[in-house]
Amino acid sequence: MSSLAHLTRSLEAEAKSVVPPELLKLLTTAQRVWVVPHERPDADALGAALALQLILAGRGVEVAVVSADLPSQVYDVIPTIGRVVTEPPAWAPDAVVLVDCADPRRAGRIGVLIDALPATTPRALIDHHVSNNATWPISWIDASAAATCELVTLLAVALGTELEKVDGLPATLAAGLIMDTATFQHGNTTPRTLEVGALLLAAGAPISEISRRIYRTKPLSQLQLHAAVLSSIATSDEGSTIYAVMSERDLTSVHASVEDSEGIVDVLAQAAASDVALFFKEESPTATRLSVRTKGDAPDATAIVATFGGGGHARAAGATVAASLPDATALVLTEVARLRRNGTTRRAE
Ligand SMILES: [Mn+2]
Repeated sequence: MSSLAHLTRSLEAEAKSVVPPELLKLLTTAQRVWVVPHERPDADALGAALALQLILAGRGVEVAVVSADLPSQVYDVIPTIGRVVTEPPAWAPDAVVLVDCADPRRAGRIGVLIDALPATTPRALIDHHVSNNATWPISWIDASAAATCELVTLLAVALGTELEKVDGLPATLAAGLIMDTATFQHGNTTPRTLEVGALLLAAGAPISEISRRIYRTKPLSQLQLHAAVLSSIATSDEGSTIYAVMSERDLTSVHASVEDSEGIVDVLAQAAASDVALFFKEESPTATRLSVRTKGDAPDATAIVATFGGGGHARAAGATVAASLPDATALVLTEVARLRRNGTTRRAE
């Protein structure tokens, strides 16, 4: 048996046991479907939506992928990305499927349009986020899935879709898996995630190329911005705290946008000898955006930002500090040093 057939066979039982029968029934009877990702969609939301379009179109179903926002250019790696529309089609749907979120409010203005559809229009959702308040009767939420695309791959298997025969489908599903696992690096990667990844690779998904395009490709302005900001690296608490600052001038001097600063705090967090990484971004003369990453026995990131009205998780948090860039830097460094002195321990994760 070929590896593709073998991998498909081994996922068939899983697919049969996890895909809700009412969802399969809806998708095998609907003729006109809206598939809706969350607003500002990422590769997982877009991949799940466009994969559903490919899967259902192969069965003669008319499908519109309707998004509140146009995809970022980074996601051009998804072959059918050009099929995303930001206005609904003229035809009324006989089913709506929400992907990678569990609340139409997360779909922005398209969510409002969904709410305005007749109550009799069946609604289904596919999501993998833990926290949600899904109220739709057909809600497939599997928090053990690394990505919604992991679930949609299982759905394709349950429907008997021959992945390798649908142009672009393996790449589309792989884009979501790669996005949400940082190419199988995050802790959300399970044996099933890898099995699904193996199936997509065997079906022709260019996993290495997609990973390079999503994670290791940057505009020159972004590299220049990172260089400028990283040249400001300094430490305190005998090296345990590492920080860097970004002024408005850093942005304008290399014609970068604030989005280009994405990832800088994660570079700071790579410092071997530091357990707290702080990144300060000048927003205005009286406001500074702070991003925090912690590891090991460092103070809880939420404790660090609490004084400044921020929030987040134990290992990653953020706040907007109502002070100038230099003042905010001094205030936060003082707070981190105080928390260290008080031996504030990281709360259990
Ligand atoms: Mn996702």
